[in-house]
Amino acid sequence: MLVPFRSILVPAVLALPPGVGQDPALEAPVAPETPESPAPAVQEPAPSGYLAPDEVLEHLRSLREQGRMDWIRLAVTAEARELGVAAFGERALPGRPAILVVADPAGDRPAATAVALALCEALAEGGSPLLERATVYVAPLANPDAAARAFAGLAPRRGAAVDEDRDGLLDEDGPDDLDGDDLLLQMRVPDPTGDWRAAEADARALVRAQRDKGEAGAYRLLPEGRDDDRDRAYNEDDLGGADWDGNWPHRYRAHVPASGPYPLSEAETRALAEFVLGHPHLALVIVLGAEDNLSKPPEAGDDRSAKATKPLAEDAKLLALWSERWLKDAKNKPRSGERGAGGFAEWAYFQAGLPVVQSAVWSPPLDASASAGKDGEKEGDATEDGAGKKNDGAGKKDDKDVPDEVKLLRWNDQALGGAGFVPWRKFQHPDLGEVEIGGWKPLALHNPPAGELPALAEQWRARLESLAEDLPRLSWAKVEVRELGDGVLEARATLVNSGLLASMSEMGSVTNRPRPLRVLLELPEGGALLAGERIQSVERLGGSGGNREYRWLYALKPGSAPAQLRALSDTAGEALVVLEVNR
Ligand SMILES: [Ca+2]
Ligand SMILES: [Ca+2]
Ligand SMILES: [Ca+2]
Ligand SMILES: [Ca+2]
Repeated sequence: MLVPFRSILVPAVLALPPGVGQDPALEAPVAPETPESPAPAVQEPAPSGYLAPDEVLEHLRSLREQGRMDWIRLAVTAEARELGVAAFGERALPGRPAILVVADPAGDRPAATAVALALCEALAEGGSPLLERATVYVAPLANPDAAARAFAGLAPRRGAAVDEDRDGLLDEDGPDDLDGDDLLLQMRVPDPTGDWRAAEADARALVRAQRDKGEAGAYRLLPEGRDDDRDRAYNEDDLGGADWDGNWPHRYRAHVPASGPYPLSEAETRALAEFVLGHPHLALVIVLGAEDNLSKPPEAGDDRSAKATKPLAEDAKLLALWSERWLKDAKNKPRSGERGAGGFAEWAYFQAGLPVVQSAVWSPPLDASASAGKDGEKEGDATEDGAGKKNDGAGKKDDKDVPDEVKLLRWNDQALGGAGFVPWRKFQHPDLGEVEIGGWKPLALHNPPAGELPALAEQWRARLESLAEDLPRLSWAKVEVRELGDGVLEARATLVNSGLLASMSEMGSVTNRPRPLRVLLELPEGGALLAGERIQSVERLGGSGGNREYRWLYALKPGSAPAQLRALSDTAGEALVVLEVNR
């Protein structure tokens, strides 16, 4: 279970081996009794109105105890939380497609978890038309330990310690809550060689100094804390181990501590990989997390190698189509976080061959008006910076010249009443001298005010339900059976996929992961096949009416039952037709 972070952090500092911290040149002065600014009030790190991860797990437990959903336990984490998948709808029917929703792989998107939990509740209500067609699996808390850490204000990490800076010490230097406000924020350190300067429009906002345009830097930006092991790096080796979303085999970064010792080395990732590979009827994966391929659907590529990053043409088309359908009228589209290598979504697409939709769920709007931004400045700790830039107020410039960071602060002031950003406050740092501590609360920029969650959840519920129409669906058309005399028959039939999704992704036909679909001509006893194949496999049947025609010649004994045609697919269902002679 989660330990309050002071009690986690202190032992890491005390556990330094002898010899560390003995460099007299670097020996730190004792922290002064009274910092320059009065001690700030203690604050909740997480946005208000959200369920903590352990409350989410409790909620899921009660849903399954009420018999309203099934729960497939995949793994138990290092901190003894359950990683599991909620299951809805009939699971034993052959050829019944399934959809998997994976929420918050990184651990810092409680909004994704809230949406997924709401999906579980809606599906548990019963009466979902989607469940007539498909099985739905939801992993609402894909990375429970990291989520719990993030909710408590720590970095979203999990698992056994790794030596991130390869100095032979484990987790020896994480951030420290220097000013005692229960938040681990940032320090801006006055430094003319630093990369950052305060924005003209809002002195709270730090923007990168563009030296090629004659701008000088004024600050270094560091996580709040001390250089606990005196290696001249600040907070370089925080608690916790491999990244959940960097431990997957596609584009796995070997020899990077945060990737883990080998692909799928972690209990959580391995268990989910086994789940995906063990459920061949998965037709679609939806990842609600940091990355997004709907707001700006990716360009198609043709790389089929182990380094591929772009979807193949047919699969890219599908993303563009959903993007158009789902986000056409959206005022504020979620913005994608940086695309990391070794992530789950890439593995699921490039190696397991499944169509993968990724959504960042929500991003703060960048269109807040400038007037309220001005009010924010008064509260902000507008300090004189090294560049000597005068703060001439927001709203004087065109919005396109205003840095995003300033727009985000306006949104913070207007929508959150300032609650997402802690104004910079002077602090006498024991090693660095005068610095300022402040900045964004860790979860503020990726998770909306809790009041917006129900609407987001409803959006996703409607999208999920709409997929009932999109899932692949097989049927036989143009079935013609002619008697050629002497008991010989000729049958022609066309197999059609009327769903939007193909029977497998285009990448699936490269990876050979999903099973091809099978077409079987079933003859009654005594029947003989004269031409055509009794069993045929079809690698991939395209969506939106993708079809293939078949022809057989066969002979039946007088008086025997008619032959029948069967098509079977893991994801597109079963289609059966009796080959009655056309009259
Ligand atoms: Ca280390
Ligand atoms: Ca603090
Ligand atoms: Ca250090
Ligand atoms: Ca170190």
